[in-house]
Amino acid sequence: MFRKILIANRGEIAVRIMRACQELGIRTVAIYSDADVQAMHVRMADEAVPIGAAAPRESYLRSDRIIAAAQSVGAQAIHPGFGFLSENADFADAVRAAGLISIGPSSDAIRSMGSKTRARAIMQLADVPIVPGYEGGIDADFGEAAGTIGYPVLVKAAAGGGGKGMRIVRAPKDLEDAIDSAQREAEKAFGDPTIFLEKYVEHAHHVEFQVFGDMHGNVVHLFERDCSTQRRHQKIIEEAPSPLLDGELRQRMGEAAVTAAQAVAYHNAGTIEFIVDPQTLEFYFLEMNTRLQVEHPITEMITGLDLVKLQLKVALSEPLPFAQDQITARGHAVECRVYAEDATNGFLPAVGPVLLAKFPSMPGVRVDTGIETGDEVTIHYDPMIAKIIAYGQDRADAIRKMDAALRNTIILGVTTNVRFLRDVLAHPVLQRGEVTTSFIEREFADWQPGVSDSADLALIAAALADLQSVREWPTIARNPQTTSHDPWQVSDAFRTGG
Ligand code: MV4
Repeated sequence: MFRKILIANRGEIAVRIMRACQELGIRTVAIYSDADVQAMHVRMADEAVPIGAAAPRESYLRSDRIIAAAQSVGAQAIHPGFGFLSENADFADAVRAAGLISIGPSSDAIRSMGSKTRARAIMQLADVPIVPGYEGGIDADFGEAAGTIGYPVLVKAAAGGGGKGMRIVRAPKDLEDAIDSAQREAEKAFGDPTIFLEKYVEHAHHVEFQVFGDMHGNVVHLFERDCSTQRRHQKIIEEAPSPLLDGELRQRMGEAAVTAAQAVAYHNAGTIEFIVDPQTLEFYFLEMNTRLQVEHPITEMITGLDLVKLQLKVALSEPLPFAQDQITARGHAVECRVYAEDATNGFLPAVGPVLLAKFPSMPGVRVDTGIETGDEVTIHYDPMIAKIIAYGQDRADAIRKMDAALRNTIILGVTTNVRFLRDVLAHPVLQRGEVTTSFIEREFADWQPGVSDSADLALIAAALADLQSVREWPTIARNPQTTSHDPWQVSDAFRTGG
């Protein structure tokens, strides 16, 4: 195994990777920006190297400094996590050129899948079903192509992914404007204005297969995740397995996912995204993500595997320790992403100090987080506070446990989406396993948090009791404005009396 690796990331995924390293006896090296001097991932690492200012361009995206940091401490490998440089082919090349191991796929695979049009061409050659579409080229006639495909169509950016630069077009008269604005957005975001068309598969399930390859040509899939519960292309609830698939469809899609990965000689962890029409049960390849994903824990829960440990193994050229028929899935797992955001303010990130972070501790519940009480949510990075993962013997059991876990999640200081998550989880469409890509927009368009009920009040009381341990509290208690008729006096007396 490795002796020492550098984790080129921050927050919960850096913490998650370090936990796997600790179990394997690998020394960990954190990198950190000026905003993260006190961050949890830094406190957890064996060593930590400062790499620059808070803005990602000045720190977590500085491949030169990150590689220099790894060399300065004698790390053998770099794990990129997700986001930041994780799908940057030039970074993977630079890491390997520096004589280090990059814990991830080949730069060729990253490049091929980074171009959504190239990915489509590769999948078509490999007989993996793709959505009817049109790539254009010289003498392109998008209007004619859209008519042939049939409306509604989607305009997508070739360099895009994750919904960036996407436009839904429902009528021919709107096509030209949509193409123009998509091209402008793509040029601005990716420096490449190339767009293509696809038939828009509406009210569908977003189902993705976890794949894993080693450097000896072996590729397996680790079953699927249903990620249809998204808001503005931000996933909020994911589950495994997908409630839409039966055994036969799962087998066919799994085989297509393995074929897709083999088409680019894939090694390490990857995900094949499909869109599935619940009416016809036809499925189509959308894109491949060439990294470990945020939602990987639900796959870990149903397979009993540790995907980070597997990543380290195959990065060392070891063969996958199992064949496809040795991998089994059991039970059901759900993940909720807890974000610091304010639903009453357009779901904008809510930043500031976290006065209290109290996470559930119960059987079958896992919490992946990178923050603790006293830490800060800043404007510089993703406002995700934690991932709550619940595992049950079946879907209903997992959902019940998730609601209990959310009821025991108390975040004070920043507004969160916990109440929103609970309402989404309780919705009959979700309870029935019938969530499609249009669910959140249709059912929660003008959602507002309900009035506090007695359970909320009990939580607030419990949280106030916990606040005793927060450093700021004595200042509040000594505030001269806290007079005897102030309701805070009650807690004050309780405190001084204790
Ligand atoms: C699609 C699609 C339907 N038809 N492509 C969104 C993110 C990116 N990974 C691909 N995405 C989609 N591509 C075709 N041809 C549906 C999605 C999609 C989606 C679309 C609208 C609202 C929510 C969505 C959630 C997941 C996927």
